[in-house]
This record gives sequence, structure tokens and C-alpha cells, in this order.
Amino acid sequence: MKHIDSRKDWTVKRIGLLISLMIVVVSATGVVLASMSQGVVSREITMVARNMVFSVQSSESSGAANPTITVKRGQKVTIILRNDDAGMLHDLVIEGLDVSLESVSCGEATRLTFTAPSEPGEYVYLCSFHPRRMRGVFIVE
Ligand SMILES: [Cu+2]
Repeated sequence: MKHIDSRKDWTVKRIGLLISLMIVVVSATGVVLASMSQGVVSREITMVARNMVFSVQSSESSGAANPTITVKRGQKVTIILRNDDAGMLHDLVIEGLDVSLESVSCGEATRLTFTAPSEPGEYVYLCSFHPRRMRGVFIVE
């Protein structure tokens, strides 16, 4: 009988410990999720204008022309526009969002930080000087 009692006691302590651990894990997850929804996890995108197309400098897009850009809803996004086109003026506008980067001449760069919409959506980004050739899709997921 004594043996069984001590075993039961041990099990109760073990369950108590497990519950405490779970509470810690759940609270930690909550803190991470809360900070993410507040846009703390930000994103920086460098867009290069060269040969009349945009490309993004990152491992995922490997310099493709006018790549689709995907960000998270509510995410804080910084876009850096760099112009590598000699004798050309380029800017960057995301239609339907209040995002408009000023025009830059070759060798110059400009940046703009904004918060992505809280709802998913699909938008068009373009250079207002060359909207047919310099145009891509901006997705909020
Ligand atoms: Cu342009």
C-alpha cells in the first residue's frame, strides 16, 4: 500500500510539472504571436531597377525580372529602390496602397517604410515612368 501511495504521489507531482511547463509554453507562444500581429517582424526588400525591369536582391527570387513580392498582412515593410540604369529615371508605386517611392536617377537609392494591409490582397507595383515594362504583383497573404 505504501509503495502504491508514493507512486501516486510522484505521478501527481509529475502532472503538476507538466501543466506548469505547458502554461509556460502557451504563454511564450502567445507573446510571440502578439508581437508578430503587431508587425514587429518586419521585412526589408531591396528592388533594383536595371535594363528597364525591377529585380529583387534575395536568395528566393534570384534576380528574376519583375518578381512577385509576397508579404504578410499587417507586416511592417521597408522597400529600398535602387536605380542602376544609366540615364533613366525610375520610381515605384504600389497601386491601391498608399505606397509611392520618389523617383531616383542612376546610382541613387530611396526607401519607404509602410505597414501592409490587415486583409489579404493582390496589388500591382510599377514604375510610373515605364508602367508597361516595369510592373509586377505585390501580394499580401
Ligand atoms: Cu522606370
